[in-house]
Parts: sequence; structure tokens; C-alpha cells
Amino acid sequence: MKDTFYVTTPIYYINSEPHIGSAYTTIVADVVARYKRLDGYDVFFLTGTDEHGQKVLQAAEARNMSPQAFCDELAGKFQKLWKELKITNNQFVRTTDEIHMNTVQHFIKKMKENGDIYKGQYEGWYCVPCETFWTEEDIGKEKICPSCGREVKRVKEENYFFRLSKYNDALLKLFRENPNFVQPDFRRNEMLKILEGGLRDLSITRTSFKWGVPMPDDPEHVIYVWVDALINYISAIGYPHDMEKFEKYWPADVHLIGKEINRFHSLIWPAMLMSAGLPLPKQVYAHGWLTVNGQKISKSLGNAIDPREFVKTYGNDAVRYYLLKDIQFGRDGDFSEENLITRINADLANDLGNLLHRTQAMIKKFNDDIIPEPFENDTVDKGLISLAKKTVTAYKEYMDKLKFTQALETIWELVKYGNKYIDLTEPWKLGKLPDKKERLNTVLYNLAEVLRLVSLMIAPIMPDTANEIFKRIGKQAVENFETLEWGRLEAGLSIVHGSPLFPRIDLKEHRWVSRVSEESASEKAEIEETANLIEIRDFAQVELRIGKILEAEKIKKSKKLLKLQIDLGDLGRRQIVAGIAQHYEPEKLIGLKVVVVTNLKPARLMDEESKGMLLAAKDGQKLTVLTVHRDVEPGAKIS
Ligand code: ME8
Repeated sequence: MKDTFYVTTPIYYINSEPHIGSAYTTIVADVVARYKRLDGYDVFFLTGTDEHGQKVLQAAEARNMSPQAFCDELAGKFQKLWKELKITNNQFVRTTDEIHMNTVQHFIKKMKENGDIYKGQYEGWYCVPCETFWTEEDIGKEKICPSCGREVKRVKEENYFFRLSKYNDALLKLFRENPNFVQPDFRRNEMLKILEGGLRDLSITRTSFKWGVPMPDDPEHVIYVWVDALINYISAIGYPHDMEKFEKYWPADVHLIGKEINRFHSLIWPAMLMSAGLPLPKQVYAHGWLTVNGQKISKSLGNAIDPREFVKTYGNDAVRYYLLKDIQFGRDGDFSEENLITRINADLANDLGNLLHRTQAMIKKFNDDIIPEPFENDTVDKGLISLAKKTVTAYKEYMDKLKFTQALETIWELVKYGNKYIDLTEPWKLGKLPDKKERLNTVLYNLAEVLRLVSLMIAPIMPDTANEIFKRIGKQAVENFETLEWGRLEAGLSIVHGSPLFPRIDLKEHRWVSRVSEESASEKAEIEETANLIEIRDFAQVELRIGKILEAEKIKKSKKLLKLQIDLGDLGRRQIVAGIAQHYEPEKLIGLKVVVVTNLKPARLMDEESKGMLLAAKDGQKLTVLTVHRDVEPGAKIS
């Protein structure tokens, strides 16, 4: 029987559609799943959606939909996107699935039986967008969520609590005895620090809304969305309804997650499992963020990038290659279209594309499209073969440690050496000398064999490219890693020709996805010469929205400032302090639709918090707030 391998992504909040940042975790998990399948494992790859909680409820209300209908619509969009990105998950779990909800209740009962759940009063701070409880210390004087920077809410409720503090010592032991439990090391150390400071018990139910799994025996309470969500990792593989399947795949080999949700996975989840008497996952790997100009890509920051646009323009494999090669897994990395194009032109079109093209052209010219039988290898050939063998070993070591950048660098040394090998062996000269036919055949075979090994190694990252290269060298499709060793290519196969795999991108003609779309290169050059002009993406960093003024009042002790409450649609209601008191009577502003900068860092003016800024035109002493001449919904984006 095959060994099993269980890899998961987090389940995605369903309140908005995925962007390239959120797709990153899933793409990486797909690479891991494909790699392990090729390596002979029985892989279970799980992803899904996180559908309960206040944030989802609010998003549904904003769309005037029932939460279930809203979740059904969004879950469909996630599933469609994963199909388009050729993600090979074995299952898509939804936390509104009945089977999952039953598991959550069963799990909570187990924790209760173990004496780990008690009723108490929760009074503290809650961030709805992150669905996270915070302490006074965490939120500081500004009362801002340390994870997303938004305002937290004071919550006072009778709740059930999980005795998380009871597991502090067991977790410390786990971390000390098993350094690989959380990776990378610097993320593990962050968690160790929290443990050394001591964990507090965790509030695990809410009563202020109903959109969640009811607490067993006390349905006035719904279970905290994070506790509900974490249990997906076992409900989806059969716990407790199909224990055979559960025992086959659990414990998970790796939970892949983003760094901001490490605490939930590395501390709370193992403590929950200990409480329920279940084995712990083998590893939690917390990766960094994809950023744009250093800022996290996120829907609410308005810099979300639709992966589909990039895939349409550059191809799925090229985008996957770029993400895995350029962004060091574990670290933050800026998503840059320029760098993506550089990778396509240099690594894919030039290095790999040339090796394929030159090899095919020579096999056509010198051996009628048939891969020849090799004869004796000389010193140059032995150098190539030895490099290929070393590459295979290093590649597997790197991939097993999720060091994708290094794995690809290793493969590319072989690709580049393959091109150099052509220059060294000069097949075009051998082709003119009839007594060198055996030598020529050896060279041609070796080149085709390099291509086969390279395409097998890149298969988890660029599955379509790998299959295509296999077809070009006369094979059906990629095989598994049992054939990942030198010399397994059969002589006598007929090669198949086709158009270049990665045509070079000519920047003069190119239509950028994230830049001014139809900007020609000459126009661009002109723009760049004009120093005081900005790029469109600089402008795009400012998020402008239409806001409706709901309330306006003077601020005592200030002649200039008015305190405004503004409705910003899906961003909610915000307080903004504006220096317009000398130009407007507060009551005249009510109902006005104004232009608001919504992604400014919050500020305090005369002891009042201000989260954003109104735009106004100044004409001498006269000041006029900008408005719109047609009716527009609050929250509408300005671009
Ligand atoms: O956290 N760069 O869901 P989510 C890299 N529902 N990764 C990013 C990213 C970026 N710019 N933006 C998001 C949740 N992600 C919970 C999980 S699991 C029991 C519950 C990643 O939709 C993020 O780090 O906010 C996380 O791994 C995934 O997208 C889902 O985030």
C-alpha cells in the first residue's frame, strides 16, 4: 500500500472573492500535492471555505441576501477559480456542510467531557474582519486590531471558554521537542514567545448573532468561527463518521497557512486536539504575504489582483513558475508584473525554450525526428550526466523542505548547462562527419534525456509545460518519479514539433495587466522622462470611495474641525474629522455624498479619531467639498 500524504490550505473566508494573495496558499499547496503524487504517495489535498461568523453575516446583509444563499454563490466562485487555476484538491470542504457541523458539535462535546469547557463572562475587544479576540495590550491606545489595523469592538457577553491555559506546558514541550512542528524557524520562535508569556483561556462561543454552529445543549450560543473553522481539517477526512478514512490520512503532514493565522494553527489547534484526545498535525508552515509596494495584497486595502487576468495574459504555468521562483517561500515578496515578464523572457523563453527548440531542431535534421540510441559517453557527457544526477538529488531535498526557489534554481543550472553542452559538443559539426555518427547520436540522446528529466522535475510547478515537453520528445504524458533517473528515456521515439512554449514578450507591443492597459512603449518612455508625473499604479495606491454623511457635529474647542459619521457601504461606517467647520454648517452636510480617501492611516485630532479624509477644492478662501452629480451608492469606488 502507498504511503499517504495529507496537505491542507486554510479554508477561505467567503465574504469576498479570492485574489492573487489568497490564491498563493492554494497554488503552493497544489505544487506540494502534485509533487507528492509524482513521488508515489496517496495524497489528500484539502481546501474549502470558512462560511460562518459575523463578518460573513454582515457581507450577506450588505448584499440583501440570506447568509446561506450568499455562501452558496461565493463558494461556487471559489470552486470555479480553483478549476481555472488547475488546482487538484481532492475535496472542497464548506463549514456549512451538515457533516462538518455535526463534527464540530461532536468535537466540542469531547472537549467538554475532558473538563476543558466552562461558562464565564467575556468582556473585551473583538475585530470582526479578523474574527479575533484581542487583549487591551494587543490593541494599544489606538484600539486598533494588531493584525489588520482596523477598529476593534468592545464585546460583553456570557460565553463558553476553552481552558487553553491548561495546555501551555504541553505546547511548550511540543515546541521544544519538535522544532519542525512550526516552520520557518522565525515563525516558530514568535509562537514560542507567546507560549513563554503564557496563554489565556479562549472565549469559544458568541450570543450576539446566530450564523454559526449551535453549542451542543445550549443553542443560544454559536461556536466561535475559528474553532468551527479549524475542525474542517478533520471533518473533511471523516472524523468521526468515517474513522477508517480519518485514520488513513490523519495526522496531516502539513498545514500550509499565511503568517497572520499562525497563532490559531500552531497554538489553539494543537491544544484543541489534545483536549479531544486526537493526534497533532506533523507540521504547520506559515508563509509570508504577497505585497504590492510593500503592502499586503488584500481586498479591503483595495489592491487586490485578480489571478485570472494574469493567467489569461501570461499563462497558468508561467504565473505559477514566477510565484514559486521569485517569492522565497516563507518570506514576504512583492508581486511585480515586470519581474514576472523577466522570468518568462529569461528563464522560460530563453533558457528552457531554447534548449527544447535546439534539441528538436537537431534531432529532426540529423536523425529524421527519431531519438537515437546513445553510444559511449565521453568526458563532456559524463560531466552532464553527473550534473543531472546531482540535480535530481538536490531537487528532491529542496522540494521536501518546501524550498521551491532553490529547487527551481537547481533545475535551471541543468537547463543552462544543457545549452552549454550543445555549444561544447557542436553537433552541427559532427553532423557533417559520417564517422562521427555514433558520437552525434550520443549527444542527441543526452539532450533529449536532459529535457525529460527537467520536465519531470518541473511537473509539480508547471504541469502543462511538463506534459507538452513529454509529448514533444515522443512520450504520452509525464510519468512518475520512478523514472526520475538518468537513462530511462527510450531510444526510437518520434519527436513532435510545435510552436514555442513561451514566446518572448516584446515590451514595445505588450499590454500590461496591472498598468495603463494600452500604453505603448514610446508613450511610456515619454512619460518616464517627465519627472513630476506619477505612474498610474502610484495613483492606484490611494483608495477613493463615495461616502454618505450621516451625522456632523462641531468639535468643542476647535474652530476648524467637524466630526463626521460617514457611511462607506461595504467598508461600514467611519468617523472622519475634517477641517471644514468655517465653510459649512454641520446640518447642511447631512445626506451629502462626498469623496473620501479611505486607506489613510488613522489619526487623532483634538482627541477624536479620524479614519480617512474628505476631498475638497480650495479657491482662495473658499472651500468646497467634492460631491457627485448623480446618485451613487455609498462605498462606490472611484478610479
Ligand atoms: O484566514 N499574501 O481566511 P482568509 C499571501 N478563514 N497570502 C495571503 C494574502 C497575501 N496578500 N492574503 C491572504 C482565513 N492570504 C481563515 C482561515 S483556516 C481554519 C481559517 C492567505 O480568506 C492567508 O494568509 O483571510 C490565508 O493563508 C489564506 O489566504 C486565507 O485567508
